[in-house]
Amino acid sequence: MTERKAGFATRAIHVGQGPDASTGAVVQPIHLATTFAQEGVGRHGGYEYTRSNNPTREQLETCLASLEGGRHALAFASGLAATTCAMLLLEPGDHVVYMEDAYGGTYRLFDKVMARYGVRFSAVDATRPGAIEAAMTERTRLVWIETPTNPRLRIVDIAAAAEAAHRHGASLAVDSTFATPFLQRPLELGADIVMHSSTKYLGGHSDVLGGCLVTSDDAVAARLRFHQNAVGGVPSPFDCWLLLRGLKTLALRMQRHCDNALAVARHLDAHPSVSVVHYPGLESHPQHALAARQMSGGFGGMVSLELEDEAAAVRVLEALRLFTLAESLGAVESLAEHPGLMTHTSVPPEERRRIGLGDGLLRLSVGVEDLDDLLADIDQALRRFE
Ligand code: P1T
Repeated sequence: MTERKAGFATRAIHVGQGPDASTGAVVQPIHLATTFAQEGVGRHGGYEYTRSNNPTREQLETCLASLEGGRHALAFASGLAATTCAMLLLEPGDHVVYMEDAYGGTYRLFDKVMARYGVRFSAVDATRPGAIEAAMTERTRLVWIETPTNPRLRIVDIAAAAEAAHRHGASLAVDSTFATPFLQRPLELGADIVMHSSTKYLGGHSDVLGGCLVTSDDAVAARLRFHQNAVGGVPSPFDCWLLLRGLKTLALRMQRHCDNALAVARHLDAHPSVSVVHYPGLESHPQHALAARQMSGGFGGMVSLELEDEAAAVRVLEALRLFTLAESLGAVESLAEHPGLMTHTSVPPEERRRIGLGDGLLRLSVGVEDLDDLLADIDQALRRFE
């Protein structure tokens, strides 16, 4: 008889955690030790040096693997450290096809760093059927998508991208930061690797930087694990502990983020000063049906909107009071920013224009505050145009 699998919220609280075996403490201790006593030369109980392995990091990785439905999870010091480790699976001359609308730092890592080591990249609009396959070459080893995308909230069909990648002997990696495993589990849809900036919803409180990779492929996991240790971009035990603490309320927070964001998106959609609202939960979103199919439980807490021009966008951003003007996203407090002037400055202006990242585009990370207060703040900021 197979054991019944516990639900998401239960696993977020219990997997890899539970009371401390030596004291019964309900909250696990933080293992700050950088090194571990060995019973004999080269004989130890699984831990030797914290860069290679650490009990607190292992608890976090066990919990993350369970939430994503993967066999292996690896934690890193930031989302970009995680992405870099995935890139180290490649060799000079290898080719990557990636979704053009991606976090600016991901673009910078591909274009300004990895390209120097002989890895070649092609940006495509992966929302268009056939676009990934059309860009693939003999040397394509990896397809990298983000969905929903940062900042345009476009949706890429994960199952179709996985089929396209696999047909050509490549792997599919999905940056699922905006969705979290509560809303979307790419491995179940055929992806080979899932990546998160855990700085965002997984941590949830704007107080810890982190990243992770999850896979069910044992051979890929072994190569990632080798590079995690060999390159060393690992998180501190304290950061791992903060992330475990954040994960315990992920399900609760995501429900509230989704409810608030949908209401904010509808409100903005009806506002005369707003030209376009991008939110996959709106029926008017071009990939709403796909989002409803591959996500469950909601459409996330990120909303972007377009105003007339850059001056209007800056005026509104500076008029918001409850939404803090800041980069980053995914925490309990609401944030707002201008992608073109803040998070995506490393994407060249002509490329920004090509992918539809306009000067009047604003991005909101809708927090878990009372909805009425968020709507009142948005209204007072937009009132400047009436
Ligand atoms: O910041 P870091 O933890 O290294 O994660 C990078 C990253 C990767 N992927 C996505 C989708 C992201 O949004 C980020 C980080 N993004 C921001 C800081 C931002 O404000 O968009």
